[in-house]
Formats: sequence, C-alpha cells, structure tokens
Amino acid sequence: PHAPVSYEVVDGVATITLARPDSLNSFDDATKVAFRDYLHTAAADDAVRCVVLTGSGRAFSAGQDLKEHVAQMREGGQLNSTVEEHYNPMVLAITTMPKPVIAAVNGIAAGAGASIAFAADFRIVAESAGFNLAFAGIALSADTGASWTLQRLVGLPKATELLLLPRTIRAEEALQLGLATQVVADDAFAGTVQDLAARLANGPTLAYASLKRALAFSASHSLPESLANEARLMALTGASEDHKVAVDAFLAKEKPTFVGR
Ligand code: T3D
Repeated sequence: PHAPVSYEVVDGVATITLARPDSLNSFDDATKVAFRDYLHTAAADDAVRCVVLTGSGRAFSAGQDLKEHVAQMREGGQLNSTVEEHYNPMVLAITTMPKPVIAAVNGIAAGAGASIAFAADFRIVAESAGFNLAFAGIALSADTGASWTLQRLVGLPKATELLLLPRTIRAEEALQLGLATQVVADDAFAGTVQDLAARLANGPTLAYASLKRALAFSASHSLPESLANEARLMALTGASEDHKVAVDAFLAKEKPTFVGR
C-alpha cells in the first residue's frame, strides 16, 4: 500500500509530508510511527540542516484518525498509550531538533495536527488554511503539547478560549493572534516555504540549535540559571567554524558560507 508519510532530502532540507489526503492526513498508527521515526532520522542526519513538515492535498492534518480511534476503543485498546508512544516523542523530536523546523501549514490543522504545527519553530500558513483545537469537540483534553505551546504563542486567556470553545481560526486571524509566522497566498505558498527553508539550511546550524536550546532552557529557569546557560552556549558557538567564517566574512565585507558546525 501507499506509504502514509514521505521523506525527502534536497539541498540540506528534509521534507516530511503527511500523505493520506483522503483522510485529511489524520494520524492512524502507521502514520504516527512513520512520522515519529522520520523526525528522528532528520535529527540524526548532519546533512539535514532544516526540516519542513507539511501535508498533501487540502489539509495539513486533521489530528488523530477518529475512525481507527473508534475501532481501537471497541477492541478495548489502551487509548492513552498512543500519547506516550507516538505523540509525545513527536513533540520532543520537533522541539529538540538541532536545526530549524518549519511547519508548512498548507491546509486545516486540527487537534494533534495543530499541536504539531505549534511545536515547530516557524509556521508558514497558506491563506486558505487554518487551525482548530478540536479536542473538546470530542470530549478530550489537549495533547501533543498544545497546553504548553498554545499559551506561549497566544497567552493564557486566548489559549483557554481556543481550547474550551474550539472553532476554525482562519489564517488571517492566526496571524493576528501570533499563531502564524507568516500568511501566504496559496499560489505563492510552496515558493515561500522553499525560500525560507533554503535560507535556514544555508545558515549557521549550530548557532540555530544553540538558540533553540537557550530559549527552551530559559522558559523554565531563573535569570541567573539562564545567564549561566547562555555562557555555556556562547562558548560552544564561539568556538565553532561558522563563527570564524562569519566574523572573517564581516570584516572582509563578504557573504559568509556557513558549514553548519
Ligand atoms: O488517545 C487518543 O487517540 C488521543 C489523541 C488525540 C489527538 C487528537 O488529535 S484529538 C482531535 C481529533 N481531530 C478532530 O477531532 C478533528 C475532526 N475533524 C474536524 O473537525 C473537521 O473535519 C476539520 C475541521 C478538520 C475539517 O472540516 P471540513 O469541513 O473541511 O471537512 P469535513 O467534511 O469535516 O471532513 C472531510 C472528511 O474527512 C470527512 O469524511 P467523509 O465524510 O468525506 O467520508 C471526515 O469524516 C474526515 N475526517 C476529518 N477529520 C477526521 C476525519 N476522519 C478521521 N479522523 C479525523 N480526525
């Protein structure tokens, strides 16, 4: 059968595409395993310097596949095991990815699909796309990190509203709320994603990874602890090949060519 997720690396950019358009790229078990494992593949491959997450067809992802979910409930399956086995590792893989991650939100992102996009470093959103925090609609709590990421993106009161009263947030509103990095006309979407991915893949990868680590650390530590952590990360990036390349290029009034380490 057709693979539910595709993985392609071109010029340092790994693109992970959810490929079940007929089910709005919802996550059944095979999709969850493939998506999670490709995230780990991208993280481990030094040749990959930017990761793009996207969907095929008209959706980014409608979240958990509710048909498989119902079938598993009938069989008395462990509902929560998928959170720990699949969704949680996806979020941790995206947020600790030692290179930038772009969610290319081509269409509706609902439930865990929205959460996946919120975990990424950038959300490029097509004009016709949107987000829906669908969990309460099916009487579930939030998962895949939404309770953590959403309030950091939009603030606690708005996050509470969007989780308790789910509705589709269109792209323009998503931009105003801070859910979207950029909203792009549908016909310019692929090109915009490609340009940003190329820019990031040609950037100082180790510095990007260190900035992600600094931000994540500072989100849950005191100022003195964060200052000490910044000092450690500055020592790391200060000793990097890219730092030397960039300073030399600056003084020579040239464009640096980063190697990513
Ligand atoms: O233990 C656990 O599993 C917990 C895990 C939880 C993680 C979660 O993600 S919970 C949230 C699950 N997702 C949802 O509740 C979203 C359900 N979908 C929707 O609300 C809407 O479909 C959308 C807002 C995403 C899009 O609306 P619209 O009007 O553009 O499309 P539609 O007509 O509702 O859907 C089109 C088809 O896709 C339709 O099938 P049909 O009638 O053409 O045969 C619909 O049933 C199907 N579909 C949509 N979402 C899902 C789905 N099929 C399976 N699973 C889905 N999530």
